[in-house]
Formats: sequence, structure tokens, C-alpha cells
Amino acid sequence: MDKAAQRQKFIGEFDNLVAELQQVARDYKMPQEAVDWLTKNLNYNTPGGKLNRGLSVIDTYCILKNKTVDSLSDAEYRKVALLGWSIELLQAYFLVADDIMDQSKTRRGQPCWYLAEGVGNIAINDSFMLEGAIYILLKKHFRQEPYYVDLLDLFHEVTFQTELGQLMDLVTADEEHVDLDKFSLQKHSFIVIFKTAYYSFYLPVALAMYMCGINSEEDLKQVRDILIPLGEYFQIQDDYLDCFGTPEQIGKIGTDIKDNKCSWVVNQALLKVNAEQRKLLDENYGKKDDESEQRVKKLFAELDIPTIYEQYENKVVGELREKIEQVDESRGLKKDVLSAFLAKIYKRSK
Ligand code: GPP
Ligand code: MG
Ligand code: MG
Ligand code: MG
Repeated sequence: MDKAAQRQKFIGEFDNLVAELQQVARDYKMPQEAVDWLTKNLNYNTPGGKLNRGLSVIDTYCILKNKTVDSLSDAEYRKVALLGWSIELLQAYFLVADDIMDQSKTRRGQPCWYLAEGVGNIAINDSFMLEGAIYILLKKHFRQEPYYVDLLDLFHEVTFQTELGQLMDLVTADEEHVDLDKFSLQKHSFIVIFKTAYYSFYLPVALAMYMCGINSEEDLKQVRDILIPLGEYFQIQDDYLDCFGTPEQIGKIGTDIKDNKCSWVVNQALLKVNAEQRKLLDENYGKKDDESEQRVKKLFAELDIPTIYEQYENKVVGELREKIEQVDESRGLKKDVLSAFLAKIYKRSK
């Protein structure tokens, strides 16, 4: 089965999950309009992205079991796909809320959910419901498994880590006072590891490992030590594309400059600016108008940030490949799990 077919098969599972959640609402005697709203929330916000995180659970599971997707039984496939969709629900929850906080306009090529017709602040509750759906589904399908508590613990821990990262992201991006002295690459590293790397990279692999019974702290630490830097690289790509990608490519309009974000791009610029360029940055970064944003973008181009990015990318990928080479496979863990991740994001443009 090629990648496109695997993606289709995965998407094919989603409707079953929506049907299960609708049934839960109906069993509570929810009126049809509430069921319809929940359905719309799920469908608008959950599929429609790259689905990298969800598909990675399945990929990882297959590599660890030494099986192909086709050779999994229907029941086995459904179970692992459900874990994949659970991460996609977590991601949907984060993104619906993040877009409100970042005052973004578009996501995945459509208006952000809070800006969709008739939604507004209901999007806040909708984000909670996307999270709640995870635990309804996990309970229904994994309650009997010896690793059920491990799954719950992991989801809760990773959610809290992501929220800590989001907190740091928000408090370093003061809307009122722009003070670029508050930024640093060290702070940036903390923000991106917490807001992105744990849930996007460690979570899919750890879920698949639990399902395969590979659960020693030694093995989990081994994958964490590689997946966290890999996730940091992924979020640096996201920061870079926010400024240098086109909305058509990335499906969203970048907001980091206007939002005064402590992004990788501005941190690199701060290392290179002369006094005059610094003044331009102080006067234009974090301002809400398009002209200021354009001036900042022009300066970033003059400072050759794209070249620095390319150099960073080559360096970090070399280091990650070396680390993957050193993984100890003696307890069932496989290097391929990690190189598959790296291959998925290497030089991505969306
Ligand atoms: C992405 O940051 C971070 C998240 C999606 C985590 C949000 C966490 C919450 C607890 C709500 P980003 O703002 O750079 O993402 P994007 O560029 O996709 O808006
Ligand atoms: Mg954000
Ligand atoms: Mg955002
Ligand atoms: Mg971003």
C-alpha cells in the first residue's frame, strides 16, 4: 500500500469515530442540534491537515511489529488508527485554541474555526470537546488493556507540557510592550520543545511503543532524546515558514511578526543586526499594521536568514542522523522508527 492509500485508509476510519461520539451524545439524550454542532466541530477541525502525527502512530507500530499495514488484521488496524486519531484530536484541540490566542485568520486553507460563520466564542468550548473526545474513545477501546493507564498518563502529561510551552510562547510575546531584549535562542528552545516537540514527536512513538509492550524507561528515554531535538527542528521549520512560506504552501497566514513572537527567525536576526537595523526592528516588530510587517520581512531577507536557515538545517540533520545511528535496538526498538520521522520532515515546505 503506498503512502496515499495509507492516508486514505486512515481517513476512512474517522467517520466511524464521529459516529461513536454522536452515539455517546445521543445516549445522553442530547437534542439533534447539539449532535449536529459536535459533528461539525469534529469534521471541520480534525481531518484536513497533513495527518503526520496520526499516521506516524501506525507507521511506528508497523515498524516495531515488523509488519506492513496490509498485514494487520482489521481489529488491530482499527485500534492503532484510533490512537492516531487521538493525537489528531489533541492537535485539533490545540489549534482551535491557538488560533484564537494568536488571532490567526486561516488554517489548513480555510477560515479558523472561531472565525467560521456563527461560531465565535463557542470555539472555546469546542476546543475542550475535541480534547474530551480523546478520553471517551480511549475508554471505549482500551479500557481492558494492561497499558490503558499508561496511555492516559501519557496523554495527560504531554498535554500539560504543551500548555506550559504555550504559556511561555504567550508571555514572551507581550502584546503591549515590545522588548526584543526578552528574546533569546535559549528561551526559544524551551518554548518550542514544550509547545510542539512532546505532542508532535514523542507522543506518537510512545503510544505505539506502549501498544507493542515496549515500555521500559530506558527505551522511552532513548526515543525521547532523539525525538525532542527532532521536534525542535520541526518547530524551527514552522517559524521559518511563518515568515518565508506562502499561505498557499502552508495553508495559513503567518502571524509571528505582528504577534511579537519569540520565533527562531527574529532570534537569528537579533544575532546579526547592526545598530540601525536593530532600531528598525525595535520600531516595527510586533506592530499590527502590514507596512511594519513588510519592513521587518525585508530586513530578514537582507540579513540572509534563508541562508542561515539552510545551514542550520544541514547541521541539525547531520547530528540527528548520527544520534539515530547510535540507538540500541537490543530490546525491540528500531532505528527505522526514528529515521522515518526525519525523512518525513526533512526540507519540508508545508
Ligand atoms: C504551535 O504554535 C503550538 C501549538 C499548536 C500548541 C498550542 C497549545 C495549546 C495549549 C493551545 P504556533 O502558534 O506556531 O502554530 P501555528 O503556526 O500552526 O499557528
Ligand atoms: Mg501559537
Ligand atoms: Mg498559532
Ligand atoms: Mg507557527
